[in-house]
Amino acid sequence: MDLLDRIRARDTRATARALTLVENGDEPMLAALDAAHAALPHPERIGVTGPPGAGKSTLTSALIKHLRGAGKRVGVVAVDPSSPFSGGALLGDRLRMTEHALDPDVFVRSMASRGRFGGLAIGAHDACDVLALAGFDPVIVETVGVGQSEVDIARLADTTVVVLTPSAGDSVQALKAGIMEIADVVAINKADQPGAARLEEDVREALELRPHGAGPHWQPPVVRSVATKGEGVAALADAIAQHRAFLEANNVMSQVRATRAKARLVDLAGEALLKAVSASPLFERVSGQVSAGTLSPRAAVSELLRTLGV
Ligand SMILES: Nc1nc2c(ncn2[C@@H]2O[C@H](COP(=O)(O)OP(=O)(O)O)[C@@H](O)[C@H]2O)c(=O)[nH]1
Ligand SMILES: [Mg+2]
Repeated sequence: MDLLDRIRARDTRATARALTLVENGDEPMLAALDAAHAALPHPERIGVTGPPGAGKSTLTSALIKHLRGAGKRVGVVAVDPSSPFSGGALLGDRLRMTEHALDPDVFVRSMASRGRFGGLAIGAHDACDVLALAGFDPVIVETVGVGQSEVDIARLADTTVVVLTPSAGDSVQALKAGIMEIADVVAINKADQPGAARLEEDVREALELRPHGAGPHWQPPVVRSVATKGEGVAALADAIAQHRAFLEANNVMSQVRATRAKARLVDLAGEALLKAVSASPLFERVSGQVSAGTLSPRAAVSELLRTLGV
């Protein structure tokens, strides 16, 4: 039986193996996934993002527990683009979710975004597909909301949960980072700490200022939680389900998927082009000239593209 069949048969070791292959950009594995593309299941995808230490992993673990109670099989991909080398946060993600380690209906995979040209989105997307094939639904993607990654996660997920905490500076920081723009649901975690009410007020205000686009309007719910005690988790699950219902009722789901597929095409095209360009023998020469200052970077790119026939 080939690897994909074993994954479909919910063989945990096969799933783990496939995720490793995907993470390493293994060509035969990716080709097998591509061949299965049209028949891939589309589980609900939930993104969980926010600053480091906000309690994303703890909240995810509590959410898993809640969803397991509802009979769901839950897959998790935890990506940490902020510390590709230390592995510290990845270990933290796993530690937070150990209570589910022996449950065959929960699969948690931590990955760093190192090693692939396109960063977070490309590898995480493939990992989601593997978990989809293994019958996990929903698939939760946890990422640290730093820089580009929050935009990436908004593309990966049907519903994006932004996790904030009352600790100093979070509110201002979140607004600045544009995290509010991608939130479908906001969780104010660590609501057991002072300042939760104030933060909730700030967040609601910021959400009201969001520009309304054309089409049906979704007003993101704000939920207070204490992840360590499981408080507010049912309300969070409810808010996520409401957003899901909104997407389905307004026919937005197919649009979300189409936008995602297009964004993925752009990501992969960028990755392939970058690979091709940097593998070209001309690359070495022009990069020498660029370093020496005798050729402008833009002129170098034009020359490379001409050589590649693009
Ligand atoms: N007081 C309090 N601590 C929390 C809460 N949720 C998480 N924590 C703690 O915050 C720390 C960071 O949690 P973690 O889930 O690893 O955060 P992440 O980096 O966002 O994934 C851990 O020590 C958690 O026990 C909460 O609701 N209240
Ligand atoms: Mg974490």
